[in-house]
Amino acid sequence: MKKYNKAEPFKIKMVEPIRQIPYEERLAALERAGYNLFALNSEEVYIDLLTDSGTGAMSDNQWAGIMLGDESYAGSKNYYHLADTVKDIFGYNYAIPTHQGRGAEQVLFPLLIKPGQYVISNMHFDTTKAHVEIAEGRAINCVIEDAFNTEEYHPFKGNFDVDKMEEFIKEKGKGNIAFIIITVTCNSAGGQPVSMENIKEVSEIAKKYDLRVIIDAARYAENAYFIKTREDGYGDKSIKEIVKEMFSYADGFTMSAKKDAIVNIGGLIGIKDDEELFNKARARLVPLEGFVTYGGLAGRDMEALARGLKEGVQFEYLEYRIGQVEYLGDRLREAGIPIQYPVGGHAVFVDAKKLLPHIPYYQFPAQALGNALYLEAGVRGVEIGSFLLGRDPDTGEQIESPLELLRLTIPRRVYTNNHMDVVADALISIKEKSETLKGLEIVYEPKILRHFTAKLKPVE
Ligand code: P61
Repeated sequence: MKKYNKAEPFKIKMVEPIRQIPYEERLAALERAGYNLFALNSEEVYIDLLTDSGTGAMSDNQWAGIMLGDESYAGSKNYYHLADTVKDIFGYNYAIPTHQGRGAEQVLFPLLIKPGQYVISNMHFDTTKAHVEIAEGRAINCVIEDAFNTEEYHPFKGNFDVDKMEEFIKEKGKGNIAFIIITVTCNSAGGQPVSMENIKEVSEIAKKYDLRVIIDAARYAENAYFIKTREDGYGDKSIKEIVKEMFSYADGFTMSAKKDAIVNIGGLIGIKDDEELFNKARARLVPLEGFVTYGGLAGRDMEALARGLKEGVQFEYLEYRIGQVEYLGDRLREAGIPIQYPVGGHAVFVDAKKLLPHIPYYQFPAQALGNALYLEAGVRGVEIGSFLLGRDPDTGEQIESPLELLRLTIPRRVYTNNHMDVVADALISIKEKSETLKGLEIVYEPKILRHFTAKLKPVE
């Protein structure tokens, strides 16, 4: 029996109708959107794989929690439930709620970064890098080379190249390093996991140089699932035991709770035992996010978050969740469509550079593929490549991204495998006419974060 032949570990109590608008309307919508999928109205999208962030379906237990929101300004009981849950799952003494992941970064990072210092990560996520730079730090990535070899199997493509990292620390001097941040799973490399062995090695090197380790914990439960299913010695451990061990090697975390904690809004800072840092972070929290027992959230949101954290570490849920991503990945691979392999935890990343070798990086092959997929079936993915990367700030030249990927990001508990079949069939049909796809050129772009609002047109 194939492992994905197990059905969803839930039944559906409420539905939200969706509709595939006709081809002519999709064509008109795409033209109006300037060939930029961010500018589509969501009602023009049939299956939305733009992100897994805040798009998950909450359980009846979470919705019941919403009705138990204690909206007291100070001392909400939902805050204490949340803090107890953080202690139980991660083993950390201190929890600080924020409105989402970037809220956590904005509160914590300036406390840890002196101007000019480096922050080392396997790969910084874009908001993480932005907050390092706002605090006048410099973001350095040390992921293993295997991460860029999309078709070659490696069980933990999110791992740090620890030798490269240690060399860098020695070269710059430990005083010039602010902290190390481990992104689990490594979103920018394709939702790829980091092994327990690697987390431990990173933490040992950090200890040797007296550096803090922070975890960017958005997809901590999916990472733990990969450790359980791929790493020797962890098959018999529970997801909760694995999570606790992962976090024992770090000093704190920032988390976008919109992913593995399955809420529509929410974030967290967790601090293991450094009371002084906790107090400093709480002092920044008040002017930036909100009072210490609610941060950026309503009481009801904290309750849904506490409950979501517990649901996110259930093995049966994770097996279904990652099984669905694997199902889509397997269907594409069987049809000869190149993807980041093995698939990561939250998305299938299609290698557009390999699928559309006739479109050069400066005509954005993954964006062209994303547009073709929208026209084919009303499916929205997101480009992770040169279009996202932008221009060199000094020369204004387009930077060439090492990877040109179309991310098909799967929301949690939202779509069935029938939806995945629509996506797979559409991509297979595009592959058959791939030589006819055209690249894109930019007709309008703002200076920063251009990918959200730029307008493009097909190259003649
Ligand atoms: C995503 F187009 N991720 O993958 P916040 N760390 C990590 C993330 O994946 C992450 C955050 C921190 C998103 C949402 C997103 O330009 C974009 O709760 C590993 O979104 O503030 C978010 O957490 C930040 C999509 C973010 C974007 C920025 O789709």
